[in-house]
Amino acid sequence: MANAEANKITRQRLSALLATAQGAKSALLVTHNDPDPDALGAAVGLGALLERRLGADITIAYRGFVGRAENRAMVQELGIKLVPFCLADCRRYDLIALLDTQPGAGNQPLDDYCWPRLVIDHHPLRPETGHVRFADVRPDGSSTSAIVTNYLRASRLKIEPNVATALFYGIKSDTLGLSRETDEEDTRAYVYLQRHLDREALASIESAAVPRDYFGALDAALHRTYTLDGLVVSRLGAMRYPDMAAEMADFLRRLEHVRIIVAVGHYRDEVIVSLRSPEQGTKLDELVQSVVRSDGSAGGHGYMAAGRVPADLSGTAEATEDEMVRRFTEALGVQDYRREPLLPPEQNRT
Ligand SMILES: [Mn+2]
Repeated sequence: MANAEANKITRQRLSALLATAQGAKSALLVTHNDPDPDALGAAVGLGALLERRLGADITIAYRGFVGRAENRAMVQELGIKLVPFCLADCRRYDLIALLDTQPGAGNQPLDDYCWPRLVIDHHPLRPETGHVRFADVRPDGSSTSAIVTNYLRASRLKIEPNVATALFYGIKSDTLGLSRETDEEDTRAYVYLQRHLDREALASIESAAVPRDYFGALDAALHRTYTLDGLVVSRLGAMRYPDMAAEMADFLRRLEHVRIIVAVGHYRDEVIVSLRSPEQGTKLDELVQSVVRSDGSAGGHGYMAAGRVPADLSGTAEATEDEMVRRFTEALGVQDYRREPLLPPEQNRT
């Protein structure tokens, strides 16, 4: 799409968004559970827009946990104020917005009593979103932060460095630095934000310090990682935080000759699976949905996806992890006897 045409469409959508939010003096912005940088960046960006254009008070709420060191650093370095969703009383807000997910999806906390008026997302469109006053859902777009960035640009507001950095890191982490499935709009947003960054904060986020036991957890996970044809399976067992599975899957993506990475572990009462693929054209979202079935919730994109099921699905959490791995190998038609450990067995571990 030509730039002029894309800009015109963004301006029209921005007018519709502001018309829908008109008069709101307090807005509750809700991310998906265990929010990632894209969800957080989108919430910060939409918050800046509503605050500056409507004078609304902004509350950003989420359910779950921000665990990954980079994501915690993002919250801290950029001064993002977050409230646990259970403490936010929906009735007290004039406007509710849902970001980087949609109503009815298994990874978000809203229900019929707390229904969003705005939804911005880049996952496949859900039927429930048809009942939302303003929805901008672009399954082809690679990040929600890019969609929000282009609204901010169209509004001609000056973008503050912390807002620009949140959006930039959101786009960067959801697209692996624009390396995959990005569209023109993402690229334009990314280039635009680069001029407004707080570079020092960005560097602190990307090189966030981790505690000593992080390396112990990594070591244990690597010793429970094996390959099976082009599949890599990493068994994490009890995880320190829920997004550890995503972190491990990201880490293993660089292993050569790999088509699909599956990291599986449990946190509290759920078994969490996280999938990645370095190849173009894989449909991991469909794969994970076919494996999780109706036992839990699952979704994502072709190149990164995740799912969760109750930890007691097969009795113990370990048995449920086994069952998930069994379903993946079955769905992919790989032979379990060809399993090779990533690391050689340890003989003289001191
Ligand atoms: Mn996203």
